[in-house]
Parts: sequence; structure tokens; C-alpha cells
Amino acid sequence: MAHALDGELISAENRKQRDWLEEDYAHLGRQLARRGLDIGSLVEKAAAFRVAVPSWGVGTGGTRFARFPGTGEPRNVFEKIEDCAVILQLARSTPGVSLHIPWDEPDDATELRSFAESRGLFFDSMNSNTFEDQEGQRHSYKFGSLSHTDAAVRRQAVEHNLHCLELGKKLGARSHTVWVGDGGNFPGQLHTRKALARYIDSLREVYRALPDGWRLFIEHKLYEPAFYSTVINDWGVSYHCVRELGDKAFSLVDLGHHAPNVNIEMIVARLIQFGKLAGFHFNDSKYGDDDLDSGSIKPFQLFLIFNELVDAEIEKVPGFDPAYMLDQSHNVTDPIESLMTSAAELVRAYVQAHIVDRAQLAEHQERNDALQALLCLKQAFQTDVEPILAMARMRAGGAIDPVAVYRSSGYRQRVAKARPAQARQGAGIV
Ligand code: RM4
Ligand code: MN
Ligand code: MN
Repeated sequence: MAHALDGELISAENRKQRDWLEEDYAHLGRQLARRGLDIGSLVEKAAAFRVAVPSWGVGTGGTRFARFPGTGEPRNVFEKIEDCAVILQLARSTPGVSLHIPWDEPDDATELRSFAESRGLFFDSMNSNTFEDQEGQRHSYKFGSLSHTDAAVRRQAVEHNLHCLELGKKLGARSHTVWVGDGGNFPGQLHTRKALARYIDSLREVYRALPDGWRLFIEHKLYEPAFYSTVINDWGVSYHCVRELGDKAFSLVDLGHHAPNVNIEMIVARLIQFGKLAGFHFNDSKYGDDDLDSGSIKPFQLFLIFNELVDAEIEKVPGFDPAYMLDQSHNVTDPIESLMTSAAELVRAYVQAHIVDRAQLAEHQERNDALQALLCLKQAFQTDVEPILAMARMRAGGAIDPVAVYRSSGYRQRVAKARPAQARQGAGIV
């Protein structure tokens, strides 16, 4: 298997850590048993958790100012898949890969599909790109795409999305995600209502062409690249659109696409309640769409989001089937390390949310005992579940400590030789 890590290396590294893991695991097991929880079933939950990796996440991102390419960056979609295979091998929760078209346009879809499948990977959501112009493109997206004033530009954007569906079908994908950069930099630039009406009209055509069994996800974002207004600015607008479109359309929540301090877990709960939660683009942020690593800035928020998700899972809310994906841009870290770490942060929040004593929480809520309700959540959030995560990875053949194994494997140094630096490739931060 090209560039995949030696399984013996993983076992050797795991052997070094096994003793402390067994010890911590046994201790945590006793602690959880006192609270009426079975650690074995939490390990099973951790092992079953899945989050897709974005193909563009394995390259180095940039800012509006500069991009500093990392060594051994993948130069094409096949090399991106090789990197995704390493992440899967060590972290074990990431068999899905999301593609961005045309960045990842393959010459031969069948070849790409078998390349991925032979590495245990499958294609998750397709993502269309109508926020930048491609070489040789007839019409420019400078002033918008699906909502553009000119019908010819809208047509071109629709066609691009239809192409993504066709390609996705060949690749075995099951959903299509649309984020548009459409918006205005100046008050008065766009007719607010007309722009939205044009967007919905365009998207109806994409919706009608959805292959059987597929879902359509749309992503809102309050600003950037447009700095005054965007056409799909918040979850309310997104919710309206997916209602207009039909049963197979859902609202996707990218954590970085909200104003600072917005209560995202509330948005998540509402979308679940209204049967319209598509899923997530996970990342973290301090100010805007920073695309920082999941859980790096606001781990409690991440936990509270998972608290809503797990509550819906346990209650078996009809139609609840969220799609999870990471959407991060790595400027100062090795993307493979960041993606493995972020995937683990999600599993952590997921497992912690399963530790919440929901019967007790319900009682506190009934009695309006605000303090005890908070303490109940905090008890779960403050439980160090690392032994559960590590045990789940180890039992599945992954690494107890993915970053340590990755570093000792010399993978990056090896691919650096095979992949000489290029001037510019893939995405910067958008
Ligand atoms: C956008 C949005 C999209 C992603 C692009 C690269 O801000 O998050 O999901 O495809 O960035
Ligand atoms: Mn996103
Ligand atoms: Mn984004």
C-alpha cells in the first residue's frame, strides 16, 4: 500500500504505552461504574463514531495575506487520498473523504474510487466551488454565482453543481454540499430579497437532479468573502431555503460561520427539532471563519453541541441522521496531525456527552435547579475520557498516541522527497 504506515510500527509504539493505558482505563472504569456507567459500552460508542475528512484539509491553507506551503504537501487528489489513509490508519474514525470540485476533479472517477476503496476510504459529501473563477471559465463569479443578476452566470453555476452530482454518483457519494460566496461588499450593492429569490430558483434545479437516496446540504455564513452581506447569511435563511426545496434538503452548520458569542448549540437543537439538521463542518474559531482545529479554542461549546446531538440520538428523534465533517485550514501545523487531533476531539466530546446523567439532568430541569443542572453537565465535561478514546483506537488497530506514531514513522519526510514543492496548489482559506 503506497505510503501507508507499517502496521508493526504502530504495534511497537502501542506496546510502549499499553501499561499506563491499562492502568488508567481500569481506574476510569471503576470511577464510571460508581456512576452506573459501563466503560466497555463507551468504548464501543467511541469506536463507532465517524467524521469525514475534507480533501482540502490535508494541504496547507493560507490567509488573505500569504500561504506558506508545507513540505511534502499532496499535489493532487490521489496524494490527498494517501494522506487521508494515514489519518484513518492511526486515528480510526475517519473513513470518509469529502471532495471539492473542481479542485479534486479526477481524470478517471473509477480509478479514483478504487484507489480510495483499496485504502479503506469512501467518498462522503461532494462540495461545489462557485466562489472563484477557474481557468477558461466563460462567466465570472466576481459578483456572485447561483444568485447572480445575470441568468447566464446562474446557469453556469447550476451546471457546475449538476456536474458534481454526476461525478459524485460515480464515486459513490451520497450527499452534495453547497456553499456560495455570494454577497455584497457595500450597502445597496444587492437587492436583498431578489438575490435570495434567484438563489432559491437556481438551487431548485440542483435539488431536482439529486440522485436517488441523496441529500442536499446548504451552508450559511454571515460574511466573507463578501464583507457587508451574504445571501445565505444565517440559519434562519438556510432553514427557509431547505423548507422551500423539499424533504431531501437540510441546513449544514459550519461552526466558524457565526458571529462570535452566537449560541450555536441552540441553533443545533432547533434544527434537530425542526427535522432539518444536515450535519456539521467542524472547526474552531476566535473571531470569524478562522478554520482552527476543532476543540482548540472553545472545547466546552463543542461539548454542549454534542450534548444536544447525543440527547437526540438517545431519544431517537425521527429523521435524526447528522453528517459529520471537519472543515479546517492548517497554516502552522502538519495537516495530518491537526486532522487526527481534531477527529479525536470530536470523539471526546461525543463520549463525554454520553456520560451526562440525563435522568438527573431532567430532574434538575423540572425543579428549576439551575446550578445542579450546570454541575451535572460539568461533571461529564470534566471527566478525562482519554483512556476510552485510546482503547477504542488500539482495539481497532490504530494508535494509542496517533501524533507520536506519526512522527516516529517519518511519513512526512518520506513524502517530501516524492512530492517536490510546487508554487501554488489547492485552496487557501476561504
Ligand atoms: C467556506 C465554507 C465551505 C468550504 C470553503 C473552502 O468558508 O466553509 O464549506 O468548502 O470555505
Ligand atoms: Mn464549511
Ligand atoms: Mn468556512
